[in-house]
Amino acid sequence: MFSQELITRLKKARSVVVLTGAGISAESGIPTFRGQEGLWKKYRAEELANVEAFHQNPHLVWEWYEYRRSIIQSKAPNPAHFALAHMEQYYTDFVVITQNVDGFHRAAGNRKVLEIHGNILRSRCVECHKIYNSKPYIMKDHLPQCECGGLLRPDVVWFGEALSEDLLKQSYQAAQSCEVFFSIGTSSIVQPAASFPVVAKNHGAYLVEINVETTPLSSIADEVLLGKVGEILPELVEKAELLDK
Ligand code: BJW
Ligand code: ZN
Repeated sequence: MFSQELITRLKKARSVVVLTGAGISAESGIPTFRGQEGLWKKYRAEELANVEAFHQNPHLVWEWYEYRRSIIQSKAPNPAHFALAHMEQYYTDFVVITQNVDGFHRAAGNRKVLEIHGNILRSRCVECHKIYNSKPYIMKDHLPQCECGGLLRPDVVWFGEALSEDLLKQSYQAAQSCEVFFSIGTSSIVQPAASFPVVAKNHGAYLVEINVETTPLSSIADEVLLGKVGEILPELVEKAELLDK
């Protein structure tokens, strides 16, 4: 299943970057955004994950986030997340850039994690920007409120919103300097994340995609590993002996 080229490059590399999307948490039981199971009630992610939807109907958007929080809090990282935690120990330089907001990479043990779309368990005041890591906030009209009286929102990045400049800079730097870049469980359509693998490839990285189906990235990948990441990654870690150096 894995080419000798990939095994050799992984054994020799010092610097590896991994970009993950919803597919890596699918085997933990977290629904992905797109495709059949991506619908919540009758809504698509694009209709709810934007600031206009929040201002028009904060109750609906909060209901969606509370529903997703409850799923995430009842689930755990899967073998794919743990395989990445092992890989981090093997390499001098190992960065996980994740579009996921579930916190599972840190929970699995990865330390260098760039959560570019935020974290669903945090909330943020729309007025004073105070961050709430847990729940001791006041509810008013069934909506969470900051101590300043402002409305709280999930601390995530919605469509049309800018990503953290610092995280973007770190992501591009990592993509530009790595030797192997993995794009895992993402549909590769949401920008700017979808551009990281392209940047890595243009800077000479060996580009590997892991997904259950092909994506717009597949045609430029050096290697496309089709299948469930929870099965493929642990097998790759074992085959390439990435457990101890
Ligand atoms: C498995 C598997 C298994 C399943 N094993 N695989 C340039 C061109 C066109 C548009 C734009 C552009 N630049 C910016 C935009 C606009 C927009 C955008 O990209 N739109 C596109 C949809 C066209 N981007 C933005 O607005 C971004 N902001 C920005 O660029 O700011 C600058 C700016 C501002 C204003 C004007 C102009 C520029 C922000 C994007 C924020 C995305 N936010 C969300 C919600 C986060 C919070 C939350 O979770 O609620 O992020 S949307 C949603 O999509 C979420 C995800 O992180 C993201 C990506 O989804 P992902 O991970 O790919 O999931 P799926 O479900 O799509 O795919 C799962 C994959 O897994 C599939 O491929 C399966 O096959 C696979 N899979 N099981 C392996 N077991
Ligand atoms: Zn406030």
